[in-house]
Amino acid sequence: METDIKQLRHKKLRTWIEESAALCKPDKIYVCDGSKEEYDRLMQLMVKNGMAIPLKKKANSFLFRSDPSDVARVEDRTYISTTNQADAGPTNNWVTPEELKKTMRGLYEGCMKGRTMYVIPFSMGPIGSPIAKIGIQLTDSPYVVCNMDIMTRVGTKVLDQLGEHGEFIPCLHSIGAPLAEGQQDIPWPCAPIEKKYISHFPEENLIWSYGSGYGGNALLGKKCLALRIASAMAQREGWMAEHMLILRLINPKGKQYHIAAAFPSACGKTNLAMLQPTVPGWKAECIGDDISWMKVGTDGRLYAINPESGFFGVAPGTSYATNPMAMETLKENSIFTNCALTDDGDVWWEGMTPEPPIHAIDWKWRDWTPGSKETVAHANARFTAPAKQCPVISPDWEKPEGVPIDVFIFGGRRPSVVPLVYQAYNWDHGVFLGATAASETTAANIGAVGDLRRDPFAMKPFCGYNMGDYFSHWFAMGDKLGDKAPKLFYVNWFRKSGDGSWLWPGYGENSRVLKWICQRIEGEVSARETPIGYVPNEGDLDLAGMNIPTENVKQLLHVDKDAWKTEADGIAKYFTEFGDHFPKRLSIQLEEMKKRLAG
Ligand code: GTP
Ligand code: SPV
Ligand code: MN
Repeated sequence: METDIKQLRHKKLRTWIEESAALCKPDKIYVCDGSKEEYDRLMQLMVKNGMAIPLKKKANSFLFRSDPSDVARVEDRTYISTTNQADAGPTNNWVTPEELKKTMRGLYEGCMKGRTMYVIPFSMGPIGSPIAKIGIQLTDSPYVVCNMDIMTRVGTKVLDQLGEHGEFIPCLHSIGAPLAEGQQDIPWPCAPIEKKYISHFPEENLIWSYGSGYGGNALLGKKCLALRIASAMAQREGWMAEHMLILRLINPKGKQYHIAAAFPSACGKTNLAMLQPTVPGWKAECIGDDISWMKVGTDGRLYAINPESGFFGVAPGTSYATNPMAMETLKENSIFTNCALTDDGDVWWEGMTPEPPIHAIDWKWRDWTPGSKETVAHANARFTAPAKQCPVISPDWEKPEGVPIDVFIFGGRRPSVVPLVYQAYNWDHGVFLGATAASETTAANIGAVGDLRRDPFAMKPFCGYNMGDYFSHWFAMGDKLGDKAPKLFYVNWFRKSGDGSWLWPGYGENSRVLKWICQRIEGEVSARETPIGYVPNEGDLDLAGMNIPTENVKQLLHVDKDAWKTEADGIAKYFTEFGDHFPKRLSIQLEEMKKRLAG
């Protein structure tokens, strides 16, 4: 039975839908119930109109190809709109709410003509969890509806939880491509780049997105709600919303460690989250691969939930050799975007198998053969797959109260300077490591790839308020947690040798680093004190059975004082950006590192 919006019990919700519809002027409004029947019906509609290609080799799975301009997040077009610019801070694009709303209302005017407005009630986090939040997304994209269905908990049960007066985060989305009467639709309608706006109004917990149908621009539960809006709420309310995977590691004695790790986009979260340890006796379970919401529990420890229910993972590089658990997860009931189509009706991407197919259709719908100049899949091609299909998903991944975090890890892509792993001396030093994290840019954002930039806590694109205040929030959380605070570490899987090859094999072998981390917590393994933190001695890492040249290990654990002095200068310069929102405790950490480097 279709829900008439007049039947919606929540008056504020009804009014907002009516007002949005009056502005966007869709032909029809449809309230999603989150059923399988609904998902199948929308998919069939998209197959019929040429948007989706059913895959012969994967049950209930479909390939989509985007417009070539709409392939990733658009940080340049992403706004944190607050009354005062200081509240958005130096790392965010800013326009006043008044001005931005005026511009966007102009764009929204009639933008859904010829289309259906879908109403998606969704929960970030298990429905009813004390940490969960409800959002309602309005969208004119059935592709978004199906993706949201996998990535979040959607449907009538969310409306029931909301009741008549419950709190929800309104998320208005349009691809920005109205259809005139009789106009033929195209496979991936969207607006040109200069008309795309991904806007956040944290003062009223509101999201307005226009012009893009892709990933974080359009699946508004993810980066927009669960990170930008949630981080601002978390700061106000004393909890944390972080760009972190959540992993449970179990040692041979059966002791569990919960690890949350923040790496920038396309820097290894999904892979680490589904790790298959190569160290004998150690096991891992996945809890989340991208976002972690954390609150202090009654026992004073920090508890984390994964607010999502699916994975929107980077396809290229994903293979049975690198991430077998992801490959098992995406075997069926999955959506593929900007991957290649093989002649036997499967998807393919660079790195999926050692040998490419002899022929394929590339992500731009063209014939492709090996040796061609361009890649067959886009570098930011993605799979959308249900978390429950992951063979190593933790039995506790939907626990409403979350899991207690023991370890925070920061990291990124650093071809030089930064060692494989090191431990912070204490909480304040760990916050310094997070705040000074830097990484090479990736195809997850539209823009240059491979440029080194500061990406504090992997939150540069996702912090919904002043980054200086965000640093202070980390200190405040540490003060609140006291001796129950997680221990902090930094890793770098991406160190390169002179010839450009990886010094460290990565993937499952990263378990050797995680083992050292857990043993550090227990005081079971040694390390040397260096100017940047505790670094393992060569003998401290379990490298048994691994055939890595000693020279590589030396380089991976080397701390080059001169290089770090240059790094310290870069950090000092970076810190000046934050003006009077900058916490003094970070400056103290920089001074202490400089002293250690001079000694
Ligand atoms: P987002 O979904 O954008 O947040 O990315 P992510 O942080 O989850 O990154 P993901 O795990 O998808 O990895 C991105 C790319 O890095 C893929 O091509 C991986 O194959 C590659 N990668 C992941 N882990 C490692 C590693 O340990 N070593 C190396 N060399 N590459 C890795
Ligand atoms: C990221 O870029 O960090 C992602 C992909 O996880 S997207 O959902 O497009 O933001
Ligand atoms: Mn991400």
